[in-house]
Amino acid sequence: MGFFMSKLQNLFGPEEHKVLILGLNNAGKTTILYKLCLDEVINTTPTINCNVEEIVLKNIRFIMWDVSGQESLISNWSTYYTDAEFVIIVVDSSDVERLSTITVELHKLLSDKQLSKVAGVLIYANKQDI
Ligand SMILES: Nc1nc2c(ncn2[C@@H]2O[C@H](COP(=O)(O)OP(=O)(O)O)[C@@H](O)[C@H]2O)c(=O)[nH]1
Ligand SMILES: [Mg+2]
Repeated sequence: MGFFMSKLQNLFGPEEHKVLILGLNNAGKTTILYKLCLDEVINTTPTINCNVEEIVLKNIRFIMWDVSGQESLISNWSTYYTDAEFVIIVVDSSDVERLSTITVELHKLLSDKQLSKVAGVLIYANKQDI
């Protein structure tokens, strides 16, 4: 296990890693961020710009950027892409009407050259309970 952890640290290094949490408004991004940070489900209010929090896992520092998904602000997502290493796309699985909207945004995002450094993209189908 120790060997595995040292390999993981070698892979990521001691520096910080930028993670973007993107998705339409109300998808559950902020809820996920604070569940990860505080291990608590908090009552959220709509995110106006972004929430930034640091999460340290096994001495690896992840800077989590929870970016607003309000329709008028989606065009601003690309301003956050610089130096991002991971992207988590949160989809509200119960919001069938807007699945096509997030699909279009996902295609734009994946073809953006600024994200060529990104090591991983996770598409998280949230709200499975409903
Ligand atoms: N049923 C259900 N509701 C959720 C889940 N995750 C978040 N929510 C609710 O969805 C609403 C929007 O969540 P929020 O995190 O503010 O979404 P954001 O706009 O993407 O940041 C809030 O009322 C949350 O309590 C989930 O997994 N299931
Ligand atoms: Mg939010």
